[in-house]
Amino acid sequence: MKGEKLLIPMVLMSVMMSFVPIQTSYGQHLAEETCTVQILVPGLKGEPGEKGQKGAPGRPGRVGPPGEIGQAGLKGEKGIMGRYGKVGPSGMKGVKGDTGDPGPRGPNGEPGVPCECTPMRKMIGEMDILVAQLSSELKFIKNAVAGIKETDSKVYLLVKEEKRYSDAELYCQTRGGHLVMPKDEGANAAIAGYITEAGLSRVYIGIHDLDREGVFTYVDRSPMTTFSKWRKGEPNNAYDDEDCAEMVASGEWTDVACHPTMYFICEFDKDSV
Ligand SMILES: [Ca+2]
Ligand SMILES: [Ca+2]
Repeated sequence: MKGEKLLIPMVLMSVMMSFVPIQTSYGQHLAEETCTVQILVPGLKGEPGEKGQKGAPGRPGRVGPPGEIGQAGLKGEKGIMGRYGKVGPSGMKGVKGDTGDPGPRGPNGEPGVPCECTPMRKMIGEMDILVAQLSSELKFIKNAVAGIKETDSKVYLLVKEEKRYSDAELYCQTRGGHLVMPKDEGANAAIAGYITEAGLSRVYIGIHDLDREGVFTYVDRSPMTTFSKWRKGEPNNAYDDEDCAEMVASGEWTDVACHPTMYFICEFDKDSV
């Protein structure tokens, strides 16, 4: 291309030199060969021109294809701590822990007042006696409530504690009465019924001949007058040792020894109950 651009001006110059006298030395050479067929031969390569001025900027090129994915960057430095979050819900109750070790021993207390033991012991002894009496009374009341028997003028109590005759009478006296003293058929029948209902066969009654052998009296020392209920053949003072009396379930009486223990019946006047 560069060669072609140089060729065109050279041809034009050749034509012009054919008709115009050339003053230059180069032109004189050409003028001497006027009217000859000119053979256009490329001249010698000219010297390089001066560098041209910088051209105007070109138009922006087309948008290129997307670039390849770049390599992963290096890990950044740790950021500062964020704000605290909200309080979460309460957790479930934990399992009970083991018992801790015993604590250290505490300081000694102040000395106490010396005990007046003798009066205390005496008081305790008296209280024991009271408790025993109350227990006895309570037992009596329980018996009374459980099965008391009464007629128009008497209250009978069957005591289910086996005692000797004298102890049985003492028991009844302590409570304001005596061993039962049947003084008529009605009373005797009531007492007999009491024994039968209790499922017993015999009880002590308040009749004896302790003061004078063969002469029976009631335990309150009142004499036996018109009424008696001895079983046939009784009293017989068997073995010369029968000074007390019992009633059997049929209501009949028998003289017996005083030392065996058995149940008994107390009687109380209604006026004194
Ligand atoms: Ca006798
Ligand atoms: Ca007898």
